Amino acid sequence: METKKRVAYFYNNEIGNYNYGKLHLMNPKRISMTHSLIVGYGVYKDLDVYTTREATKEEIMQFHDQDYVEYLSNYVSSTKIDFLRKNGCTAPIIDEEAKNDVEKKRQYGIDVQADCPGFDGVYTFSQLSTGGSIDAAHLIINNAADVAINWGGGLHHAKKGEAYGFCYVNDIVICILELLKVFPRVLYIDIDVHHGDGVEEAFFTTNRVMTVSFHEFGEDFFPGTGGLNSSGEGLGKNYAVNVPLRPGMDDESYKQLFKNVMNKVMEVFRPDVVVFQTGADSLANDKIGHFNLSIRGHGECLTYMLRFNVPVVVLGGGGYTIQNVSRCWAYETGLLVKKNLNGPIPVDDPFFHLYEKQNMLHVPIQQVENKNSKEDLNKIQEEVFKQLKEVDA
Ligand code: TV1
Ligand code: CA
Ligand code: ZN
Repeated sequence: METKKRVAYFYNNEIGNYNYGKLHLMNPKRISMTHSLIVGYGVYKDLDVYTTREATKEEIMQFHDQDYVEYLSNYVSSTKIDFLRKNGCTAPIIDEEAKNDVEKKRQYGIDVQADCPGFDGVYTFSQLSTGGSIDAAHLIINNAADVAINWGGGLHHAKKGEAYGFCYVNDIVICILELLKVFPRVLYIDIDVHHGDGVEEAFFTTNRVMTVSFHEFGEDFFPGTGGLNSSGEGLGKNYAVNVPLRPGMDDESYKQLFKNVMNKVMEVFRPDVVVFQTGADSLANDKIGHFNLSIRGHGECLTYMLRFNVPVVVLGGGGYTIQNVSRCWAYETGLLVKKNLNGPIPVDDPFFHLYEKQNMLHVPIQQVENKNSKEDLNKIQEEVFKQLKEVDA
């Protein structure tokens, strides 16, 4: 039988104050909102709580190119420069020219179609996101936790030398690199509605990391990679698993497929540790994704992985209807300590006004058409199983 898990939780109050810009859909405030619910529902006392630190440049350069990291760490937004100048600052601002060099911005993916704006503190924000994921890995390595949570992590798109898809530093890749220093095999699971391309790419040619991403795919849905037969290269052949899906995935079909695939993955790969990206943009009513999962359905995928008695690093990711993101991640934090949170949002929550229209933790979801037929889903599962048969770890 399952025994009680030691659950560690990383948080830093600062992270919620960073701002991608007024119109941007990525809102770090959801991390603070999640934290408030965790406190409000009394889950806090069942967690080993750690304050997240900023990852160092050296740690970040384990994956990222030095010139890119230098650029990010010196980044000062032009609004900030204007502000400083207006207030009489005459001192030279390091690399002021470089910051506004359009060529450099393009090279490093900053500001491209507004997905990755250069905003004030973008580097510190990324350091906090990454610091939590690194220290989560270290707790697992030191056998000081069975589960280690960092809702500020999970930024799966960042590339070696370039920001991409709202992500600047790939905390997940760096977390996995830490784990690989000690563990032979790491399993990465990604239930964000987007393909986990940055993580997949980083480990595409190794058989020590298996990456498994479930995602919306087709009709130009971002990023467009992660088709069924993209499955790894060289030694990594068959160690990248992709489950591309159409809009409208519901609890029943998603849970079934998830459990079948993950069961088989655990059987053939036998990982020493799991890194689980739990992007909440796969929930119903997300502002970007088109899946139709309930919070309970999403959470059941996470808890399914606890039965294998392998340590798990739990990371955040996407999620653009922020009240649902905080509901989901607070609920999942509860599940990890065996608490089934429900009922109304605590009235003294500092963000209560944001939930007023719908004040329960669990919100009803409308039925929408599931564009994935039973036949499609069987076909996909069959293909994935065929690939997994070739794995001999
Ligand atoms: C600013 C303001 C940025 C409004 C971005 C949705 C916006 C999007 C915005 C948006 C938006 C994307 C593309 C751009 C191809 C590119 C954290 C020509 C209404 C992990 C990243 C999605 C998801 C990027 C990140 C995607 C994660 N979708 N409004 N941008 N285009 N980019 O499609 O996986 O969740 O949408
Ligand atoms: Ca995914
Ligand atoms: Zn996403």
